[in-house]
Amino acid sequence: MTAFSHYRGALDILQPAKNPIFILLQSVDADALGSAMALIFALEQDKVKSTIFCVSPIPTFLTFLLNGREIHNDISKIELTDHDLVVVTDAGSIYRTGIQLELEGYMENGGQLLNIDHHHIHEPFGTINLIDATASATAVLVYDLLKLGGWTISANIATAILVGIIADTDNFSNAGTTIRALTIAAECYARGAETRQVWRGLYRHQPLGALQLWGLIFSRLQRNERWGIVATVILQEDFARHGLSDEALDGLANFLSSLADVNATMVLTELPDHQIKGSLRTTKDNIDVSKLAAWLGGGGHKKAAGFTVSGRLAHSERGGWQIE
Ligand SMILES: [Mn+2]
Repeated sequence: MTAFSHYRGALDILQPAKNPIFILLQSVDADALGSAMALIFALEQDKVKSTIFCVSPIPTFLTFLLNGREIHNDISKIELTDHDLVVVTDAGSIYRTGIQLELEGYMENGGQLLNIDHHHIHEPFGTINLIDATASATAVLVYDLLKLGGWTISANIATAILVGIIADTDNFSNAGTTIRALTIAAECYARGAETRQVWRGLYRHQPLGALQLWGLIFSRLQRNERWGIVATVILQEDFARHGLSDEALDGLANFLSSLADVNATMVLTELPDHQIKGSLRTTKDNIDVSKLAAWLGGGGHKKAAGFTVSGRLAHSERGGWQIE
């Protein structure tokens, strides 16, 4: 559990903020967005209107969390120094904001950045950091922060928190699930969280083409007997052929954890800019995939981690896939 002083430090810059800006991650997920929106809704109780920025579009299945709030996506039209506080949630690394240079410049000029996260971070990048790698989700930390700060947990805050917890615990099923997360989830239910909206948003949003694409990706699954790792690949041309964006793959990596007798699963995805993103997952207690990810220049959690390398995926002569 994080020291009380870390919560106090976060409240000391959050509570006086008059004009905060929330910087969402480039590939924002349910926990990152839910955590940010819970804070934004809480500040609105004090008549504080936040600016929200994200370099890329919000996945359509998560837009219900915005409750109509506007998102800015052109950094050239934003003056960070106009804001008395920058808040980043669930980032892992400042690079995942897509505007790290702007944020570093803002802090060098004395700007305050509140960084709330549950990733393992060696050097937290904020001026104030509320970090707890034992938390199931960043939303758990946000919930405790809001309670401590005396905000009312309204139905829209409860919905946003619950989305973060359900997504990051994979529906209370993965090893990151804790009593604390379950207790907070129960309190969110009691506070009127829109549970049907949460289920629909997180798990019932895929078009037919997405499941056809999943079928293609599953047909490429291969097992490495030596390492006990099952892997598959996703090519850029797959998206074009099915007329889909990478949003169609949300949940695929978690679904692969239903495989029996594997140490870990790995999904390699070609990105448009000649990069390949690797996503690693394990459900084994004695395996820490963040170590393998770190060895490949990435990072993450013990049970879910990732990395990025340059190249393209091609058929290997032995019938599998290789990075060229
Ligand atoms: Mn998270």
